[in-house]
Amino acid sequence: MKFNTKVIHGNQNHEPTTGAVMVPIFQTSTFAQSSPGQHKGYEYSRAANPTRTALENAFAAIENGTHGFAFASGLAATDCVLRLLNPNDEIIAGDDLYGGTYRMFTKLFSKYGLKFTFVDMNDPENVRKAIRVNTKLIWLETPTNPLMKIADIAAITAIAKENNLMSVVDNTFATPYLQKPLDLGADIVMHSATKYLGGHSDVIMGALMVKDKKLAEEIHFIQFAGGGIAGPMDSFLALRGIKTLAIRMQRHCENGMAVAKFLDKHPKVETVYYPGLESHPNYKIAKKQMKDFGGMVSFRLKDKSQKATFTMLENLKVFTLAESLGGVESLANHPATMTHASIPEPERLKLGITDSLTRLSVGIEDINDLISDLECVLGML
Ligand code: P1T
Repeated sequence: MKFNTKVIHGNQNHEPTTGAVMVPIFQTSTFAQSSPGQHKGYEYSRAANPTRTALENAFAAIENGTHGFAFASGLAATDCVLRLLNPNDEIIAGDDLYGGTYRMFTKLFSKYGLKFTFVDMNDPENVRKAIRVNTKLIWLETPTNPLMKIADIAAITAIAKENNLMSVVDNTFATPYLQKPLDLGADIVMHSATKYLGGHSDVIMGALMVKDKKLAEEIHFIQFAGGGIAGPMDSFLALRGIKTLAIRMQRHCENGMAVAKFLDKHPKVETVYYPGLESHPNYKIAKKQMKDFGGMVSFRLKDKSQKATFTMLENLKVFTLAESLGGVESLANHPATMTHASIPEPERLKLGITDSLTRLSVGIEDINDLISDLECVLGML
């Protein structure tokens, strides 16, 4: 089955009792048993719920996995992955990550004895060099949030395999429309399904996808015992969103490229971070591992003052100034004070998350309206 078909039909069946084409919202916490232990496959909705099952099957299908898991948020999915580890285990992660992931690593899990090393994954050899006796897991985000760095998934997961380490790819920005990390060698794919998978800015959700039965059993146990599950209504919304993932992504990519090219030529703009521009330092690897380049574009103004960037952000009309990304509507974000404010300032500045950096989630509106909006606010500077 091709991807455009898979997002609609992958692992999906009509609802068996009524033939409903779309799975109903099974808004129930529990299921009747005819005798203790005698039931129709469902006991209690923390363990499993039919709406969530349909979504989890779709998650598995779109990432070419065997099992999918739906969580209450992207961070709840990340929390589940970290609970696969034990105190004193070490994790190697990319140095440019969503701020909340960084906060979970450094502020929550380091308290329980997990140790994190952050490396620049532009060069896979940096990962090899960081491996120590207790290293157990490699955490990759690509493209990264917000600087749009690209890590070579095949090369890094190969290093993980050579050293018996588990590898996890946060595929939130790319989605399986652009790249399929399990096919490239990853053990686990993680998503903030809040973003492109849901696609309509109306649900907070996380996803994990795997292709190994034993790992799936461990994750299911943590999901059930830890309790960070997605509810039936949110599962329904995410499943509905996935049906249009391919067609949405196609437009996100077209609009993303057009916005990146427009900004790249604009005299007020210093740098554009978009992996589809040939000037991007990781363009070659992006072209090799991604089908297209997505809808996320970051850029830096020549005017380094916070005032210039804020003037631009405050006056946008079609773009909304808001956290999050991946919905049909275009959003603008100021990473330094919004999504990445939890990263200590010296770290942030070292990475380049400065006051002059803006991140755009380019939506699927008419491209002329998006460009006019940007042209107008840049003209005010
Ligand atoms: O917000 P939540 O669904 O818990 O997902 C966390 C998360 C994980 N990974 C990546 C790459 C992310 O971008 C996010 C959430 N990011 C934002 C809210 C944001 O605006 O960047």
